[in-house]
Amino acid sequence: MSRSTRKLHLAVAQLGPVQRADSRAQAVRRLLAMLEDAAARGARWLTFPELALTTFFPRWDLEDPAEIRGFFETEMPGPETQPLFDAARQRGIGFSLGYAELDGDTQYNTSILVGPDGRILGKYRKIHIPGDAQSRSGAALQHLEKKYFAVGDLGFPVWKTEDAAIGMCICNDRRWPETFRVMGLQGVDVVMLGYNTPSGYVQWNEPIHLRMHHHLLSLQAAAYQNACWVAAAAKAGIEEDSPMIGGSAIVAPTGEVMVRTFSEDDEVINFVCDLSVCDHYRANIFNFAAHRRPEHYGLIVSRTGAGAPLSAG
Ligand code: CDT
Repeated sequence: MSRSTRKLHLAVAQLGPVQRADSRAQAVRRLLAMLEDAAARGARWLTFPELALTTFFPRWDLEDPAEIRGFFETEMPGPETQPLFDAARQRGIGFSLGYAELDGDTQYNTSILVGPDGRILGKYRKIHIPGDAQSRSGAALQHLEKKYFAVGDLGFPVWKTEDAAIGMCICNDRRWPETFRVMGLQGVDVVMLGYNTPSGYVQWNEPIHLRMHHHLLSLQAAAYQNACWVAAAAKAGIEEDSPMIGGSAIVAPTGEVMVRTFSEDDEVINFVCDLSVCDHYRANIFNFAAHRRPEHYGLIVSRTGAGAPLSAG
């Protein structure tokens, strides 16, 4: 693979558990410490996890509207999150940050992209909302994202920054190839992804080692098939008795995991990424313009669930 290089230094900030009693200020202090760490290593862009400011509250069937609203942000930045924006500007490091967003009366699972100048470049609202809208009777652990979050209404945008074309997605989105292909079709170089994957959810019904396997399988296939880097940040460890997988990683367009977290606690990883590897794959095996056949992909947008075969006999 001979080529000129286009280097971009990425970092990922994995968060250990955030408990229900932890304040926003405590969470932000931890995020700030990792931002400083990433900046000291020379990173230019940093991925924070999904719902990084609070515990993963969709594990509970909460009834009190005031209590529910307490997990949501009505402004970004707000007084507690402003220090992250200030630090980004001072250190010249951009970041993505996941949080629960209240927009009017609508609740979203959101991630923002903040540039190295500390300004918000864009917003993504999670589209593939997993789990249930109502609690499952008898289940020790719920996953009620459909109760708390509307389906995102912003599509899968890609922002052309001075460094790279950057997109975002959130947790369950990574399991769906459409997520990455829509960004791949916009020439995305880097996808920043935050996640909270609880390993004890009843619906999994599979050996526990498969949680990590499917997580990495999804990232590696997506990076390779869309010729992009993926920077994925977990909220990990035992949060309010619920174990959540770690495995935060930076994955290359070759499909290889270049660096991965060791712990299930606060931990920064970083890697100097060669963006020209994206160009190489885009010019060859994944030259979309030369090889894609959208005239045969109609079912992808005309059907949601699987249906009957199209062939008559
Ligand atoms: N946060 C999130 O999207 N978690 C999901 C759990 C799926 S099981 C209902 C994930 O894909 O990891």
